[in-house]
Amino acid sequence: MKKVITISSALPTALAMPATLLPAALAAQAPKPQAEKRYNIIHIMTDDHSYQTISAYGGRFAKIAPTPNIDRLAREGMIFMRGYVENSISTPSRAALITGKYSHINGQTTLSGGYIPDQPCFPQMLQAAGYQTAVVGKWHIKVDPYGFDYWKVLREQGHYYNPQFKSSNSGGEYVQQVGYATEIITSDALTWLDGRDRSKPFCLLLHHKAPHRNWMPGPGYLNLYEDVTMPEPANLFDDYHTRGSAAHTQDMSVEHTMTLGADLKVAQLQDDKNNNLSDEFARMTVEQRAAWDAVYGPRNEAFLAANLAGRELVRWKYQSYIKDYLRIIKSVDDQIGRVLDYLDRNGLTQNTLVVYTSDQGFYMGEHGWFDKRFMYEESFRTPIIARLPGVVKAGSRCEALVQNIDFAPTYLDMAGAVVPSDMCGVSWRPLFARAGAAPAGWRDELYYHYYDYPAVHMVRKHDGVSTRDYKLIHFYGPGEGKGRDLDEWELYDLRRDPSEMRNVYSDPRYAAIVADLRARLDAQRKKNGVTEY
Ligand code: SGN
Ligand code: CA
Repeated sequence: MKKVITISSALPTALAMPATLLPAALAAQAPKPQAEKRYNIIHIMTDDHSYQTISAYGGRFAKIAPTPNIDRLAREGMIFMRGYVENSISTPSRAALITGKYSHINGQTTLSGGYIPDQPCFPQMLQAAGYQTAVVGKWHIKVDPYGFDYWKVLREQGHYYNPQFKSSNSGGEYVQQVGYATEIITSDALTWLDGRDRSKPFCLLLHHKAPHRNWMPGPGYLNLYEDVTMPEPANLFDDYHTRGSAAHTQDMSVEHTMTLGADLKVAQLQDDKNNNLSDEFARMTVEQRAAWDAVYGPRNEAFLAANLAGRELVRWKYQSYIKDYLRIIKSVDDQIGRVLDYLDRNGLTQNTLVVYTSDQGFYMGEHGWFDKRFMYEESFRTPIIARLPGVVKAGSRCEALVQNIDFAPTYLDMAGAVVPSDMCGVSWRPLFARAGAAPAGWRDELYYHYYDYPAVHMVRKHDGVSTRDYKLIHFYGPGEGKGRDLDEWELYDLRRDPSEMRNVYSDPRYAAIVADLRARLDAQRKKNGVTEY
């Protein structure tokens, strides 16, 4: 299925159509949905969850640290093997989710801002189509949630321990709640489901803070995997020798960027610059702190006594990082189990589309990194699993290229509502019934654009196109303080080099591929009205 992009998709929607008119106009246009088409929708989205740490995707942690509840969704539904974001960072990803549009169209190109207020979003459209809507957990967009009957969201990035929430009922105030974020958010979502208006279908966005930096596991998970040595990626010590400057100048390495204090919880080694470990400790109850110290105290003493340096220190940092991350994932998986049990117990499993995803991918030490942002596979790609018995083929793998701009059109389509023609994404309904390769006419390339430089982690601006087999990336823009523009190209052969270790842009054997992908990139920029590159 190919989508015809109208001229208005190149314009900020606020200019293309007065937003205030949209819900009513849409309500009037919406066909009366047939009862069987008004599926409930639960969109579960974690923050920074890598596909490498979901056992349904396989990978090096699948046996050591399995995720049985997420895997259950895959077993009973469809796992997308080629799911991607259009800009690998939180607020842009969230804006793309609710608007169905690329960052440059919805305005949220960087982490800190730009979102065009009051522009149409899919929850509003679902409300107009008779749905009850809610968002619980991380929101992060710089405007209060709109289009929701109920919302309860974390302050900014939120905290793991005893976080603060603002809600549609709190009169604009943030209120602190005792407990662990993943559990509180799940409980709150289930409470809303229990009290909902049962005469209407619902759409719930359940958005976790976990497993975002600084990776603080919850009580009950602190000791998990303690005696296990986690496998390393083959490219933990990548030297980037075939690449341009961007990979060399990033600031997101396990070796140099990850701190022993805040990130790896060696309390004795906190410094003033990275003091958010003390901030986290200050939030804890006496009991939470005691449980924490009982585990991390002896662990830290052993680390300090070992006096590690060089590669041994990097290896210790990697182990410590991955174990905390996987502890957090285990509790996410348990909480997803609670949601699936709730659906079973309340007769909702059969008519609820459940989607599990993350706001982007994440590096688990591949290329020596943590964080995201790059168009390289581990951050560009995001986990996506969908279940709707009888509609989404059970136990299937989908190889079609899909992207986070598709969530909004998919949900509107599954609700029997109108999909506005200026949304950039397309509905996955044609994919749901079949496994394997994409149906004829499905998109055969994806456009990606990262804008946030200079900023934390110092990843250079870049855009690019990716087909099933090749990826072309263009790094651009002025350097910080040096006034020198970057204009560098990279090409990866994803079939021969899935870990993207060899940039083959200048290899004459790839000249025809380069020419084809450059033409595709030009066409994407033009079609989507991209002006910055
Ligand atoms: C914080 C993190 C960064 C992270 C950004 C964006 N630093 O600034 O490591 O890249 O958020 O993350 S921290 O020390 O404050 O945790 S995102 O998920 O919101 O895009
Ligand atoms: Ca994120």
